[in-house]
Amino acid sequence: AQDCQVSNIPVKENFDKHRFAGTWYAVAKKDPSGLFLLDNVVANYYVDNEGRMTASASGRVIILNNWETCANMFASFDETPDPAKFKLKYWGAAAYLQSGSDDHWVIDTDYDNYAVHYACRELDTDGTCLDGYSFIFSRHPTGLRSEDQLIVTQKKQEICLLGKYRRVAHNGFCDA
Ligand code: AZE
Repeated sequence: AQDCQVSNIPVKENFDKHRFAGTWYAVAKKDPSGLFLLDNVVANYYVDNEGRMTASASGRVIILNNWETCANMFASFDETPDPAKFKLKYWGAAAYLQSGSDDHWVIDTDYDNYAVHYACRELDTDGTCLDGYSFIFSRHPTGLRSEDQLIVTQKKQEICLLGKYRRVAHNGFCDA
C-alpha cells in the first residue's frame, strides 16, 4: 500500500455494517478541495430492515456569502463486492447544501472505539489519489483513546495521508 496506489489500499476485512451502526464523532479529517464540513461533524449510521446501510451526518459549514450554518446531511450506500467499500450518495436537508456521490471505504475499525474512513474523489494518472477526503471517527465525543492512536497513525500512513489531517473541534455548534 505504501506505493500510494488507491487500488492497493487495504480496507477492513469482513466489514460488519451492523457492528458499525450508531454514532461516530469525527476527531480529525483530511479535506477534499472545495466546500466541506468544517467541524462539529457527527455521523449516525443505520442498517434498515432490508439490510441497507444509511446514514445522517451534521457539521458546521460556511456557504453562499459567508453564511455559517449547520449542514444536516443524509446518505444511502450501495454495496460493492468488497464489504468495506461502498458507494455513498448524499444530499442535504436543504437544497442549498451539497449533494453528490463518493466512495466510502472503511479502512479500519474496532467497531467500539475508532474508525478510519477514506474517500478518493479523483484518481491521478499514476493511480494515486488527486483529490479525496478522510475522517477519523471515535465512538467517544472526547476523542480517541490513547491505545487507539498508534493504530490510527499507522492507517493514516497506509492511505498516504499521514500529516494531512486537521483536528475536528466539537463545541456544540450543531447540537439541536
Ligand atoms: C460522511 C458519512 C456519513 C454520511 C455523510 C457523509 C458525508 C457528508 C458530506 C457533506 C458535505 C456537505 C457540504 C455542505 C455545504 C462521509 C460524513 C453524508 C461530504 C459541503
